[in-house]
Amino acid sequence: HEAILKTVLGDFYAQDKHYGSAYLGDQCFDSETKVDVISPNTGQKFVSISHAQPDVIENVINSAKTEFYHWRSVPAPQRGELVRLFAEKARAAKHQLATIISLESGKPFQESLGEVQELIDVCDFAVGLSRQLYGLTIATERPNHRMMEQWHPIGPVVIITAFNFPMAVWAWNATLSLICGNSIIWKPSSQTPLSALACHRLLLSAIKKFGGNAELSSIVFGEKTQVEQLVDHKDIALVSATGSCAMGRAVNCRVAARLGRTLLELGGNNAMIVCPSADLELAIRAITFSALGTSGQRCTTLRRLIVHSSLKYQVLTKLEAIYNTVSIGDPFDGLNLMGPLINQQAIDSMKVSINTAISQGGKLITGGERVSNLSNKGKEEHGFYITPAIVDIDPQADIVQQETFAPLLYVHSYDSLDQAIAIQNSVCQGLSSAIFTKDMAEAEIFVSAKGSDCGLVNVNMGTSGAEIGGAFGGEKDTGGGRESGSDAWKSYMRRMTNTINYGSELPLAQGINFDM
Ligand code: UN1
Repeated sequence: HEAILKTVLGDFYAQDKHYGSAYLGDQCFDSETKVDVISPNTGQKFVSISHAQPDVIENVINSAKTEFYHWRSVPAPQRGELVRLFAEKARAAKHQLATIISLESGKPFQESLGEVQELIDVCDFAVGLSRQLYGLTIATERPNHRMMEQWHPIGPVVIITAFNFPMAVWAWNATLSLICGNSIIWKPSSQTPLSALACHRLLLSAIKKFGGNAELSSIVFGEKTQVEQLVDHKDIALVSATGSCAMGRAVNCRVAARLGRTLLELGGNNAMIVCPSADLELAIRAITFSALGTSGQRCTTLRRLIVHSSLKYQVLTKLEAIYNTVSIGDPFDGLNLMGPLINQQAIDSMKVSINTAISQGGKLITGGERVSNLSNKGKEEHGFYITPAIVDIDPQADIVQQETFAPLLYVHSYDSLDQAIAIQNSVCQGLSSAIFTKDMAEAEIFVSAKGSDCGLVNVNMGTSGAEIGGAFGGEKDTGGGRESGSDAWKSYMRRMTNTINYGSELPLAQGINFDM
């Protein structure tokens, strides 16, 4: 793995395993602080990083602004060419990039490959978009006038990402920002600094080949203080943040105070309804991937299962058998479907949620036990492995309102579809949802205005694993943002309405007479 890091990180590779505090284009900065990054796979120190100092952050923002003034004038299809060059490099480095994701986030290698593919897919999407970015021409009420809209670049974009998708979520934001004409500053999760550095380095080499300026892309490492300085800055045109509802709320309040723009993709508390007519075999497979994939650490992870009461016993029995035998361990071992949780805190909060659920009347069906892991050298390692849990609980219990970022599935039962939809919509988050049914009316009701209140609403498939072509995001406490596909690019641009008079009169709108 060290050889892979060396190749992918190039000049940024640190022999002593200590990385900088900020990477402004190709310049690296360091600071006094030294923070250890613990590997979720082994529980051992992996590397260390520093946190960026205020003057360095100011420098990063100023450079991003200067570079924006240049980049915004490069024609969009040429900006797309930069993203195409980056995708070419990402394709060639797919396995190496996936290795870095699994090393840092503990994601099973298969899923890490999927994440890199998601990054490549969104690049392709962005390249196509770079020849579109359409504005409308609108019928005007005035003779000899034309009214139209144009979309222009907005300025430097700050991209805040989480550990669970350390490359793909950046790619959604970075590729669209770049083709839209904006410079980018990335504040990645402190758990996954090398994933960020690897992507940044590939982008820099694409920029070099393209003949652009390195200042187009920067990385700032840090926590709350660094985030506050970035999001408070008036020159940051857009803050795109992915993470917990608490983080998003804090960021949103600060940006709102300066009337800035945010794009939020926050917590999910995703549910699936299993109806009497459901294909149970398919449903069980969908539940398994949605609830256990990425060890329950996707924002789209299935957290609540709403099963028709006639099926509850059958579904629980099948799930319990799967949960008890699912292979957990080293993410590089292809036989394991689950890797570790990200850190000790994640293990603790899963345990606290299980205990709270039990104290609120829930019944633990299975799971929640720490698993030790034998490394391939036969040495016991203390990664953050835990068995996935199922709790049978009343949907009214307070704990159900909360997203616990772990493989913890709450199961409820229902009798009428109205009741099931009410349960599905009763939480404060609104990201993803699903229904399993062969009854067309039930499926249509679920996707109708009186159905699910989420941003992603699926029929006969799970809640997670969205493809990049659709707009990704959710309602309510999920933050309302839409990223990735469809017309999500509009969030990264400013809309200009132009009205052009090609006549020799000055007719006023609304028929106003103002003759002198
Ligand atoms: C996230 O967990 O923040 O739909 C993103 C999915 C993935 C993206 C998840 N394509 O599960």
